[in-house]
Amino acid sequence: MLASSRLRGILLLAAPFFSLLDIARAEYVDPAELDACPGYKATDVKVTGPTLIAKLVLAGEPCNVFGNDTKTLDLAVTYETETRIHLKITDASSARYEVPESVLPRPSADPHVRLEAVQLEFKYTTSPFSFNISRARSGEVLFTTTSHPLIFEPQYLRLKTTLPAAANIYGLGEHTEPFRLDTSNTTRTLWARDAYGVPRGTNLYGSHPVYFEHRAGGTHAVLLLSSSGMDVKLRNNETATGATTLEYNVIGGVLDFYFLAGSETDPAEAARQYAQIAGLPAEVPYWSFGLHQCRYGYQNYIDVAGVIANYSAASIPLETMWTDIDYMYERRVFTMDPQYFPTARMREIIDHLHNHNQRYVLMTDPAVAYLPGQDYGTYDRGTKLDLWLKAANGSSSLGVVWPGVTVYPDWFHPEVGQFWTGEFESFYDPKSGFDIDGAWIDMNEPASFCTDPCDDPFAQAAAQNLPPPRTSPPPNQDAAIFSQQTHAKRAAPSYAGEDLLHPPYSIDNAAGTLSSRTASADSVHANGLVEYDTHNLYGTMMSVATHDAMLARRPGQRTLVITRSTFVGAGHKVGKWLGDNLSSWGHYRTSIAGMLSMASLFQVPMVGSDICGFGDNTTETLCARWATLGAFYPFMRNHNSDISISQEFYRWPSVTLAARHALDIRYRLLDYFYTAFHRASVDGSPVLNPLWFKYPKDTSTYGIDLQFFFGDSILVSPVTDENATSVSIYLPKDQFYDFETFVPVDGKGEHVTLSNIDFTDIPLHIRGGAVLPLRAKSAMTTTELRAQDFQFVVAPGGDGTAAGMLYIDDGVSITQQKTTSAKMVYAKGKLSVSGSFDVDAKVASVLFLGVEKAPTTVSGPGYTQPTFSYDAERKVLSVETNARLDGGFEVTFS
Ligand SMILES: *[C@@H]1O[C@H](CO)[C@@H](O)[C@H](O)[C@H]1NC(C)=O
Ligand SMILES: *[C@@H]1O[C@H](CO)[C@@H](O)[C@H](O)[C@H]1NC(C)=O
Ligand SMILES: *[C@@H]1O[C@H](CO)[C@@H](O)[C@H](O)[C@H]1NC(C)=O
Ligand SMILES: *[C@@H]1O[C@H](CO)[C@@H](O)[C@H](O)[C@H]1NC(C)=O
Ligand SMILES: *[C@@H]1O[C@H](CO)[C@@H](O)[C@H](O)[C@H]1NC(C)=O
Ligand SMILES: *[C@@H]1O[C@H](CO)[C@@H](O)[C@H](O)[C@H]1NC(C)=O
Ligand SMILES: *[C@@H]1O[C@H](CO)[C@@H](O)[C@H](O)[C@H]1NC(C)=O
Ligand SMILES: *[C@@H]1O[C@H](CO)[C@@H](O)[C@H](O)[C@H]1NC(C)=O
Ligand SMILES: CC(=O)N[C@H]1CO[C@H](CO)[C@@H](O)[C@@H]1O
Repeated sequence: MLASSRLRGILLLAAPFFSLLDIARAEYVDPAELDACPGYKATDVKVTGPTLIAKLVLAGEPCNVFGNDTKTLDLAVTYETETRIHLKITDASSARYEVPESVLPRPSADPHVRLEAVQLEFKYTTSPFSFNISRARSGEVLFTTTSHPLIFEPQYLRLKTTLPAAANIYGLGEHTEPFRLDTSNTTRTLWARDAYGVPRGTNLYGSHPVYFEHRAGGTHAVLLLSSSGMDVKLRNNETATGATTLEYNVIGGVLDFYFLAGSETDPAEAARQYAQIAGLPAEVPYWSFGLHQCRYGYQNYIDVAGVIANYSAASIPLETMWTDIDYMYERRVFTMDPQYFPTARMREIIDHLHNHNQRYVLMTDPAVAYLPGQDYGTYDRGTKLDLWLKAANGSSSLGVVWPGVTVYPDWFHPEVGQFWTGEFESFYDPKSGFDIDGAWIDMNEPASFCTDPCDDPFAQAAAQNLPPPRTSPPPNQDAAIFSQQTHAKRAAPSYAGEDLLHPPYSIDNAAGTLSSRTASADSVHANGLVEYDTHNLYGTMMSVATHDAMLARRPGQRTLVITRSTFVGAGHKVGKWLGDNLSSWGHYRTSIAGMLSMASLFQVPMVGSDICGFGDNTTETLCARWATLGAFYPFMRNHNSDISISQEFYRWPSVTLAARHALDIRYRLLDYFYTAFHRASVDGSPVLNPLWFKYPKDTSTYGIDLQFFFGDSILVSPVTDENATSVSIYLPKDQFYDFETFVPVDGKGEHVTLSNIDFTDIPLHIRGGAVLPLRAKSAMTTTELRAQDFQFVVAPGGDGTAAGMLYIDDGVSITQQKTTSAKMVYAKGKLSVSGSFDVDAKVASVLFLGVEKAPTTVSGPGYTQPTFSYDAERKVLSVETNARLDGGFEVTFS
């Protein structure tokens, strides 16, 4: 469904209409003034099966805060499944913009939903209209608009709920706030923005208008499916009781809410239910969990080859080499600089990587250099197809990006997919071009360096010296490589009374006006939609086009595409990195919360921050610690800026050791994590878990965002202070085991201080109750890793039992011919491994942790007397099994 019939491209032709509200109002409006608005009265209520529809009629004198109140609205509420209510409020008299189904297909409703079994309830009052969403079983109110009248104006929609005091709210990203949002005074603005330095308190690259709320009675989630600019305000100072309020202030579209019941006991259930809307995460190739090295500022092909050789010389397993825009000729996408990155030499490098089971990734930006009549193929082909986003007057919408003045592909154009795939197929042609293994897409908010008003992009590009000349001399073409191993206003066109450039309610966009440093908000897409409405979709639409282009290059194979800007649903196709952070301890710390939001809430699990930091200069101690933390990001990439010092892991001895050590652990855990990722792709279970997901009754965990679970069972507790060698960590009341020594650790529900943590170490604990399928040995590439035997580690919980899973496939095909799914169950001295086994593998040994005394008898597969040893100090029983996984096996001891 292309829900919008608000075809502004056509309205262009109408005579200009001047809005009554010439001056944008300040963002702050007294809540009492909004609460004095008349609200609506529900009439013509009809209930048919699981659906209620009604008309909402303005209930008094219009308050016209940011435009005229819409007189009549349509309300539709549907119990779509037993755990999901869909509530939509639209203008009854004219269709308005909605997120197109082509961008986010809506989940279907269960036709057999049993109303007697629904977990959420919708209740309403007629006049003024307000509604509650409550838990059906307990009656607990989760969302209530009581006392806060709905306001619905063409460019201002306001809906407000009251929440408990000190509510635990997570989400509403992308942001660098704490993982649990401060409810006293947080405004989350959603308007995708190129946000260098990821400043706190501002809108960043992605827009995910969903929040999770956790209470003693359960965890639920609320999605406002809207791509419009908005401010979501959390306050707790408006009532005497200190109740929290959450207020949506949206500048367009409709109110399209999904309320998800989540669960009363398992917080991860809310994430799984959210995946029914956002889509399940895409499986990525096994190799993409290896180490990635990148930087902006590799000057030429010799630098690139040197980094690859130096990683190898330092015995740090480099899986994938990346190159930023440096490779381009004059920074134009789909070109290679013939002097600095000559094709023949670059192909040699890529062949070298492939011959060593390593990979290569190049950056592609959306903006295409505006070079009419200059034989720039990409520009000419796109122009022929009339493919560029249009300015309000019908000419190409011009921006300023790396190559200077640019045009932007219009991802709504019917031929854009064919165009983009064609560019990828020819430039990245394995036979004559660059046979990349993954794609990296950036600047897709979309970013522009043009300050609003962008009336003269040519002057602005010239003032910024774009593209800059190269400063280094060209390299020797035949060098030996791999020898060894401002916010001004402009006259605004108005469409049907709406001001797309300066709407009466101005969201708190840190870049200034809506059009500042991005495509102008009045730019028009091929289907008539305008950037004002679709801006937040640009990065995700580019992501899908790039995913499809990569798939066309290697049909049947999973893709790795890493994007900067995301919207609801992006994780179904691509992964993301958390943008241009800085080399600071603060950013090292906030990377955890940023990653948890993406992986645990938003269903974008292939995520990571730039390790050692992007901007500014790192230090040895920061980079060493960050190498160890980064080993527990799903997407592990070291990347920095062209004006920072080099920070490859081999640059300092301590960082080399830290990286080797952390990668050794990561790689041994890789099948454990790959199994978690596979499960996520099947049912949406998060691959990373905040502590409260596992200990939902333990209030001490709710605010923790410097520790997290990698998968379900590895508790990661990095040292977080500058140059410190100790850290105070929280251990919930549970059985844990130190990951390095396997010694049992009793969690007491208290903070404990760990000391003498070397810069090459990171504290890790196994959560009791797990059987971990480790690889017995790490390796220099994931290809070699996949050939290693397994070592199962049995870590019983407080009840003496443990369980685990192991999933193996070929690591790259979308449709698998042969897979192994093993289930490991342990109780009372007996480990049983069962399942289906089409990929064989060997389990060299099994370690049983927390074994109180030496066993007298041990029996294993194919042995009457298997070799075993018992370490009384560490309480570890180690059994050499040499078992084929095929067919399952048992190991018992007593
Ligand atoms: C909704 O919840 C509020 C707050 O708990 C309560 O005062 C109000 O009566 C409820 N309204 C309906 C329609 O249940
Ligand atoms: C609320 O936050 C805003 C923006 O960060 C800040 O300017 C203001 O001072 C804060 N108000 C209070 C009462 O803390
Ligand atoms: C609540 O906090 C906001 C943001 O700081 C402030 O502007 C407002 O005046 C406060 N309201 C009350 C009732 O104190
Ligand atoms: C690689 O290591 C060599 C020897 O230490 C050094 O001279 C060179 O600068 C390094 N190159 C890169 C790109 O890291
Ligand atoms: C169309 O609008 C753009 C930006 O608003 C302006 O720079 C350009 O000159 C206009 N083109 C024409 C043909 O009027
Ligand atoms: C707003 O309402 C006023 C009357 O209340 C009317 O004169 C005006 O045309 C309306 N404006 C728009 C943009 O509909
Ligand atoms: C980073 O280090 C380089 C080289 O020492 C220096 O030129 C630059 O100013 C430093 N950058 C910052 C932000 O300190
Ligand atoms: C941390 O160590 C670095 C050296 O790696 C040093 O430059 C810095 O001053 C130290 N910071 C503090 C706070 O001691
Ligand atoms: C999360 C965080 O610390 N962000 C900081 C990043 O750097 C900018 C300056 O470039 C600060 O303003 C932010 O607060």
